[in-house]
Amino acid sequence: MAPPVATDTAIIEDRPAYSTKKNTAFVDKLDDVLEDYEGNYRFAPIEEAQVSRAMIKRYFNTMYERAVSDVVIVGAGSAGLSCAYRLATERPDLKVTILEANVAPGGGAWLGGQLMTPMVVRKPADRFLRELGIPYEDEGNFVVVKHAALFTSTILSRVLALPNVVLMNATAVEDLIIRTDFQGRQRVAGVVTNWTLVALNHDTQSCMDPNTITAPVIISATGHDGPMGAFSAKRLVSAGLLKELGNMRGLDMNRAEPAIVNGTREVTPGLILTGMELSEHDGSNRMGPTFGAMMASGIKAAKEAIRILDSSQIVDGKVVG
Ligand code: 48N
Repeated sequence: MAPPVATDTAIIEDRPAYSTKKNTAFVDKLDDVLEDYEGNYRFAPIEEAQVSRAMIKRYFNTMYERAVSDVVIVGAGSAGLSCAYRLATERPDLKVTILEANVAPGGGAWLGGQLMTPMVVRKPADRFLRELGIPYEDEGNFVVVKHAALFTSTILSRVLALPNVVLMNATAVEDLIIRTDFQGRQRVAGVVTNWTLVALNHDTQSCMDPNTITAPVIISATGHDGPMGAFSAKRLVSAGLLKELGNMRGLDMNRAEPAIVNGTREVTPGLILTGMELSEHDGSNRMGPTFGAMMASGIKAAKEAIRILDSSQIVDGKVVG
């Protein structure tokens, strides 16, 4: 939104003189607050600095506290959110940090297919909808949620309500932290982050260095398209940890969905891939506008993360044994 332009003085003079009657909209006592819809709605008084400090304190305390997380989930689409929900509810002790490049989380799950609103979910993934309390129409072998946004808004609200989950949207992962671990293996040990608008503008400014978040487990759910789709899979190739991308194959619903769910795994030490990013890594088929595999893959990624964490010795967010 462009900043307000300087207004011509004549226009100001045209304005009606400010009412001489005490503008009762301004109160200086909290108990003068009034919810009134007859022209006398009165808010509690506030100073602009109070608003700034309320945001700054909370956001930057969160950044400080989550500089070392237990699990980082990259991408808040249907797979990433399903993973976050299962992980954070099954293990409320874990600090789960979600990083989403878009201002609006939700990925490709706000609509069904070709901008149509209904969302198709093949059984048995309908069980997850029941767990979330999302109504649907049962068509026998699949169910239909009347609007994809009903799924996405519901899971988003449930995930954000969890005390151990932090979502940083408009924040891009622009690299991976990769280092040699206690066994001499190359391990993904965190992510390199920046404001998305900065990450997309490195060619327009000189060096705008990033920030970092370290964690023993990174779950990448960056999808297969969009400006940063399949980000981690592509980074594994350029970092020499993956020979080449498998490249997503043509649409085949019956092959694609089980392949994505069953293929969800730790693809390199410390990094789990889930959702459609996996189709680019493995070269599995795409399934088109059916979302059950995203939910089930996210759930499987959560189980994989718990398996890794419970079978590792972790000190200060690092796997040491
Ligand atoms: O919804 P997506 O794109 O990814 P998934 O895997 O959660 O769900 C995929 C699903 O929507 C489909 O593609 C359906 C089933 N169609 C299949 C088909 O055959 O066409 O969400 C990925 C999210 C997005 O919100 C991105 O903005 C975000 O990940 N993202 C990132 N966030 C932070 N840093 C990054 N580098 C990054 N890259 C992507």
